[in-house]
Amino acid sequence: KVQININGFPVTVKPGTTILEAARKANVTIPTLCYHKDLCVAGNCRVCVVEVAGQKRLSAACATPCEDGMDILTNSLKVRNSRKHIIELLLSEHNADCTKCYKNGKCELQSLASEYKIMTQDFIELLPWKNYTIDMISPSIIKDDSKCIRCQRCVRTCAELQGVNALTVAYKGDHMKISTFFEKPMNDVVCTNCGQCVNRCPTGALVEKNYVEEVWDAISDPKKHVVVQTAPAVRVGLGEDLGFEPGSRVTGKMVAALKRLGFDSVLDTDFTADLTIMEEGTELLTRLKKALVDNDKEVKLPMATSCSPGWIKYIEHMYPEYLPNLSTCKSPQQMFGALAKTYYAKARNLDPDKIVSVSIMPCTAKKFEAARSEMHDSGYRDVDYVLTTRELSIMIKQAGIDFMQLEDLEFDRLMGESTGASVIFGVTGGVMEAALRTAYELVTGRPVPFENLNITPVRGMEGVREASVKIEKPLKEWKFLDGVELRCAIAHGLINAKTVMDAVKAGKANFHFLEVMACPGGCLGGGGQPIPTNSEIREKRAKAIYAEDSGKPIRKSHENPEVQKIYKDFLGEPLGEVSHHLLHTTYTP
Ligand code: HC0
Repeated sequence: KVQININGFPVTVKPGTTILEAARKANVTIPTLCYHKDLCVAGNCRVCVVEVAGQKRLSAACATPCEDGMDILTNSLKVRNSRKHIIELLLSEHNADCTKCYKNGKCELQSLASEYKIMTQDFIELLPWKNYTIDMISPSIIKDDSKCIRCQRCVRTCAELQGVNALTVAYKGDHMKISTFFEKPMNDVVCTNCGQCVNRCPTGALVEKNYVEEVWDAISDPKKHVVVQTAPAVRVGLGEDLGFEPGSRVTGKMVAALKRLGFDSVLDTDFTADLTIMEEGTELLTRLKKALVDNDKEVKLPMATSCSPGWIKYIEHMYPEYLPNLSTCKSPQQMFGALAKTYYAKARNLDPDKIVSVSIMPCTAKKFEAARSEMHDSGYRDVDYVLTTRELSIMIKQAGIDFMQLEDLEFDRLMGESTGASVIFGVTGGVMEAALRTAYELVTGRPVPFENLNITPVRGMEGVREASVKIEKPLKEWKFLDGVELRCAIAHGLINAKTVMDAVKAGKANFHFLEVMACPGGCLGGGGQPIPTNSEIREKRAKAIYAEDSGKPIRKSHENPEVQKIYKDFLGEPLGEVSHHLLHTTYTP
């Protein structure tokens, strides 16, 4: 135990605790900028300085471990003046045109400037940002160096959580900047568009490319029929931007808000998540049959999930030889888009040309995915606009909707029905769990042998997880699977995907099925989710997702009545000709 005093009050902490952590434990706020719970300590912004008795220099609270007997002042005159100067220095080289900034009202530097009442300018404004360009080429992310305070949260995010290193530090001293390989646009480097950097940038230097105005235009055009789909993870994140505590489920209010915004039909990505399970489960069983019965050496195992667009971009850049291992299923977002302008248009007697398909996603990479050339199988661009959870909250606020007071409403029908299995797509391990619930039952005629359908071995927040399910007494058609241990692996966060893929590459992994989600925690921790997102908040959102699953009357994808209907009325069968055309694709390096 370590005993310290913070502002004269005794605090006891474990050895190794930093001053910042100790202060938080004692409910004392110390401002931070470069610090982020998910990342290693950098200690480069100095905003968190505190005074330690007996030491001449101030210490960065985030980078200083507590020592027994330390007397710490977090609010002395010296500390306050230093912090003020640090904020002034940051502002002197920051494009502080706040009213025209996308992060206006959500910027951590702006909040600090407001808190410390920076009214004068003691330092010469450097204006280095006058020469900077704004990179707007990516469909997902805008990088504006004039707003950058060089805290390097983005660099650490890209390296530590994602192992991608698309963003690095270039040059030194005054010229130091956050850049890419040869200073190319984000769109032309290995960036996966995951947006984890956007989620952690304290200012407006990295933001999502927003399409709010385009969606308002579509809604207000009487000639357009605007369909919206909402991803599984949005319903456990959206509330945080609208007054709810992390971990609140706001599904019904979200539907009500979307209807008030004026969307013509409010539907659910979860419906196509269920559909994905039908297609992907069948594909896995087909591959297993080819490998185990036909002894087909060409068949690629492990089969990897293909619904996370950041993961797809990562494998395209880093492991292109494994692209054939990806399931050929499009993501639920893109399946939905292709069906909105075909199946839905036909059923509703609508001209697909007049349909505007919008999706609400926890993810910035989904914007890139929707813009891919592969995603036009309906004869149109399948998904027209992708908004993040944050952009939806902006629209709700702009519309003056009192979100907290909204009554819960249900999704519209035809592509609005979903099961518990589809909701858990939003948490790491969820696609695997949903697939196992269905595949096991299709093969054996019995539910998966786990209490309450909860396949706990695939759950959790460990970066890489392995599990296996033994298939016993299968139905006649699947006799070849009798006694087979279906081996599964799960990774979330691309740094963990790298661990798994390196093992696969080295021949050290013999999985049948691999689930990878690009973002830590899965989509609930997506780059488009409310800020802040960190380990604690991800845990709360995960709990909410599992609660949503438990509360659903149907919890297996193959039992979704709308899924059964679409096969009967339109698709025929999983992996059939129509499915093949609309719901599947392949990626080439
Ligand atoms: Fe996801 Fe998805 S689960 S990728 O994380 O599969 O973004 O939430 O919408 O498409 O369903 C994101 C979330 C989705 C898709 C689904 C999948």
